[in-house]
Amino acid sequence: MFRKSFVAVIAATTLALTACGGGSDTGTSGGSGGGDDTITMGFAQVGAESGWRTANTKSIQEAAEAAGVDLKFSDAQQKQENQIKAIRSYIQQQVDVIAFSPVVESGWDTVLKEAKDANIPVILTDRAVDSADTSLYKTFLGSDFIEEGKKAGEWLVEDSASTEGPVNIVELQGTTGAAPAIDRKEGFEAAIAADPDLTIVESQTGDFTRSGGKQVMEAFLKNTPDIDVVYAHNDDMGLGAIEAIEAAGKVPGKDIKIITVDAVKDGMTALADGKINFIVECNPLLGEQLMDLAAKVVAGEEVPARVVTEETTFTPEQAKEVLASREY
Ligand code: GYE
Repeated sequence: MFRKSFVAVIAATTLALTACGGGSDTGTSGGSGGGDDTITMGFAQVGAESGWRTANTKSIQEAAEAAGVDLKFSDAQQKQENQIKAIRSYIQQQVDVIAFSPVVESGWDTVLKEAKDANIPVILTDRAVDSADTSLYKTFLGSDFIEEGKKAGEWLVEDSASTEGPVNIVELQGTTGAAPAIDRKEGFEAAIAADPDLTIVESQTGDFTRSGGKQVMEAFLKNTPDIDVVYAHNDDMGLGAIEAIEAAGKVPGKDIKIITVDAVKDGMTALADGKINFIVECNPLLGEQLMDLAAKVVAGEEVPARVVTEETTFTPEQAKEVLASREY
């Protein structure tokens, strides 16, 4: 049964609403003009690199409309400098709240400080920043990527239990420096450490794109004769790898097993077809929660410091069952 994933609200730490005057300046700086209650949100999106991202963007735009939020949306084309520019322009426009999905983890302190000084609350969605000063943002809504990597690795440990000898894994990493790339690697490595036969023999970034995954996989196939498993940090790179594997005359899912993360429709279709062997879900439908959190922070209410999305995993059989009702 397909269950619309729900979000577990975890109050990891109590958010101290001491900074930014509690963000309770509602109505004084609305970009849509003085006096009305409409919330204006500036959202700096990563880009349009994957099926996941497309679904995420749609969810945010639809939820904003449903909540009556005036959304200013920008696409950074996977470049941090574009996101910083977008955030600065939202500060200049005096939006009520800024939300963004940081393309990489590092290098945000200056611009976040600018938002804080302008008294504009910031919400992180999907990806984390590594800023030591957590008062620079109000909350972080998104998945636990380490957990996702662990689920991928645990499946492989179990799947390989019956086979003898070394298992050569190649890894297609997400965007270098991005939270999901760092954490999905870390979680996977921790899980496969349980079986000394499992080794990552090659690991490179495919930038979360299908073409990136294909290109890197082509190089892997040329350089490494015995590849048993591909671990791709997202479906799109896994789908690119499938193209490269087929072009090399091998059978994806059989000659080379494939594990991915996301569970978007194209990935789930390949899983149901047996070309991918296992997918760890990462839910992109964050829009509704984001609008709820935005309304709260703009009203100066307390919100949990961390909101974690609850997710599952899929085998080919499970993919067949849920495919027809998959929303994205
Ligand atoms: O897994 C990938 C996308 O940040 C969780 O970004 C997101 C990742 C997602 O490009 O497909």
